[in-house]
Amino acid sequence: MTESIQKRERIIAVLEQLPLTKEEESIASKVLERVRLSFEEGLYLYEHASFNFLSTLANYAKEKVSGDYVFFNINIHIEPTNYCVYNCKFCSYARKLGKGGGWDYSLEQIEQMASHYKDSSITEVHITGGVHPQHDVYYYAQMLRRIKQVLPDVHLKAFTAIELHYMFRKAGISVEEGLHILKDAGLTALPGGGAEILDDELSRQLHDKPGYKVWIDIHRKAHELGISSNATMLYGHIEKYEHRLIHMDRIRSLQDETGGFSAFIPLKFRNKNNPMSHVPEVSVIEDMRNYAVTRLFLDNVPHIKAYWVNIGKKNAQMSLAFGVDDLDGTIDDTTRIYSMAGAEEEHPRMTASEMVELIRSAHRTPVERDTVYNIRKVYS
Ligand code: V47
Ligand code: SF4
Repeated sequence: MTESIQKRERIIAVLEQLPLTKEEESIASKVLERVRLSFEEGLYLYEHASFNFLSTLANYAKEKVSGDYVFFNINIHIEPTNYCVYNCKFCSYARKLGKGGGWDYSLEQIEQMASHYKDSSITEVHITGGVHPQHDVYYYAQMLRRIKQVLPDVHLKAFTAIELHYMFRKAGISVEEGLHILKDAGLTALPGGGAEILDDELSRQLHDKPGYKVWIDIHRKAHELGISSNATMLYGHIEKYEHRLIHMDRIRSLQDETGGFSAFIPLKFRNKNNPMSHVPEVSVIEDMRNYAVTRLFLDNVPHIKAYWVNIGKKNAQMSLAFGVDDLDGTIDDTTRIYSMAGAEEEHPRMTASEMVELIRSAHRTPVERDTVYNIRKVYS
């Protein structure tokens, strides 16, 4: 019997032990037959499916893609500035230029930060920050070049579609020209941020950034130019399940066209120190259910990432039973976005050994990867 038939039989045996509704039965057969779930089925999963059912099925779907591997990388973040022209109500991080309380590191300072990791084993620098009113794409291309000068072998996963949109417009050039400039300067991949919920009506209540088509078009163009990307989803605030599904449906459709998304990253809304602090955070149970639904609904995105800095180490570990196969990176205390929003880790940092231990104690095989999911080391 092949391994995949064994897995199928095992899951059927487990599902047979559960008291399934007829809708759950039908969804389970679709997943087993690799038939895509509809919007209504996604909604059913969110609203009615049992916790056991979600965990079992999402785990099956995860193992189909990545077996018992769980990926992580050795990385740092650089957050060049927190001055920002936009006003996202969920943001605890941005400040207005001229009002103080923020930072805007010079290119020299950024090069120094990178130099600090010259002899380390990092393989990725993740760069995102506020949308600074004065910096254009040429400035950011210099930034990438200076980092590459000191860290020639790292991947640069840099700039959300929202930052890119602004820096290209400021320079008066097209998305294609802008991406070419950054790719020539060393850009490998785009982070998934700025997507929030890709629904313009809901977005108007959350932020004043460009509409969802801008985000989609920039990711489409990046994929066409061979730049892979991620997609995030900011959930657990004022959205309804329907909005999460509209968002994922848009990601799923673009992925059908391009195949350029590596990972989908649900980001839990954290409510400290921002204009939406009155909105309560959702429960950990809701977080786990959400990971499972994203794994089942996004049948064409290979990796579902639990960004541990966003939900904490313990919850990230638990998500490995709900379809997650990636925990992001070691970070080395280089990001402020989530500590400023009240997340568990005030100084987010994990050594590679800690990451390996966390994954092993969830009975999974830790795998160090690079930004584009080349395997660097399997800790078997
Ligand atoms: O788009 C801001 C989110 C994102 C809050 O691609 C918040 O590997 C929760 O892009 N509560 C930026 N979330 C982060 C980002 C990212 C992070 C990790 C991995 C990757 C990747 C990308 O942070 C923003 C926004 O959705 N965010 N404030 C908050 N209070
Ligand atoms: Fe600016 Fe990003 Fe904060 Fe929005 S989430 S205000 S774009 S830094």
